[in-house]
Amino acid sequence: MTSADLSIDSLIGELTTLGRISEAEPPVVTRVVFGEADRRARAYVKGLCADAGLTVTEDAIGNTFARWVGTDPHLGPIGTGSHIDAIPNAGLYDGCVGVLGGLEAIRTLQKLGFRPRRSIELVIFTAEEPTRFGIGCLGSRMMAGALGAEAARTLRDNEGRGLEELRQAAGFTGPLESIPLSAGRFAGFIELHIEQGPELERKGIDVGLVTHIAAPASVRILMEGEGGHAGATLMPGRRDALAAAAELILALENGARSTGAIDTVATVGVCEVFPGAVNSIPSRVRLETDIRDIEAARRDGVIAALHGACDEVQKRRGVKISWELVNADPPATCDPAILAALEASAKAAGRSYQMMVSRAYHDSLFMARVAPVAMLFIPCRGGISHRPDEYAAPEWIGAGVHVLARTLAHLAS
Ligand code: HGY
Ligand code: MN
Ligand code: MN
Repeated sequence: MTSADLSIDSLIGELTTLGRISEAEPPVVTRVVFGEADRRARAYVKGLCADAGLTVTEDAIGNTFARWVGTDPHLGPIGTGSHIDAIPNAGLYDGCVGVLGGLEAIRTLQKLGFRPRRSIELVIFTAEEPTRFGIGCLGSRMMAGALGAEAARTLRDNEGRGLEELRQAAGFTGPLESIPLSAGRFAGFIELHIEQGPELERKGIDVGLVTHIAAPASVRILMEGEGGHAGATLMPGRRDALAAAAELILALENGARSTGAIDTVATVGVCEVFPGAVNSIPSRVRLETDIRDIEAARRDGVIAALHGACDEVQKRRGVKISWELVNADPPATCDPAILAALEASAKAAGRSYQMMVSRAYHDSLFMARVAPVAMLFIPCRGGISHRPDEYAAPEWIGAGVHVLARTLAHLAS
């Protein structure tokens, strides 16, 4: 197989078409799980899978499986895939390169007359992004049994709509208890993804072989102070919820910067202020924080320091502070045999490569709990992601699909 066997132009066309299925005006991609754009995007991708002759099934939360049945269908398949949901104000490539690139790898193998012994299965995970329910990797988390049906039923979005209502309205009505994968369901899983960092492009390396996936955590903090007239309420005695939040935002930033490790990162991506009027003292503020590190213990130290800061600010400012640890997941270590297969494919394909860690989390973080897993990164321009100017050049995507196709063929033989 050479890169000439790949149909990268048509793949770019599919990525562009998928990118236009958005809640926002192109080139901005916003596609929140169970929304109208998500449903249209699912239908589009399932149509492409059906056109490739794959057998398409969905589980009770919309994780989608498109199987190329192998000559020995009783063997555990080799999986590949990623997600197609997108956070607000995102780009074309996050997740979608892994789904449509995985499909292109399958179509290329089909075109070359390859017959897999193990089935090869493309997976489109539901809700990799935390946008709707505040927790990332919802679909793969449930597949791995890391989130049970009861806990999932308690999930609500910002409008108070529950998971049950939304998934059933989107046509997913099966029992949530049926989602966890049985042992050996996949003999291996590889996720192709943009790096979402600058390293590969800066070094001019074709692909990254991911050895570890960072450990993500998310904490929801609610501050309740006392509202009032911005002009008539004097400063002494104020219980301003946003001023309290500001102290915690800086405490979190300081906590991440002072671990001494470059791998510790922390972000407050959501800050909701009530009532949100310029001349009214904020009485209620909700913060959503994202805290990561490739070492879980170091990350947990930052979370503990933030918790301590909450206690101190609550006492000193008289603002009630409620704390909810949404998730604190362990990091994942990728499988040496899958990595070795990727390395051999990169060499055979004449592609430069390096081993690296993933600072972003991915569905592979949870697939690694139920199957041997590795990730395959391609460069993205300037390391930019989660922005409309996210970009991966066709030759970068081609290199990733080329190495992926070779590896799938090797593992499925
Ligand atoms: O946030 C992440 O790491 C992923 O892109 N959802
Ligand atoms: Mn993302
Ligand atoms: Mn992603």
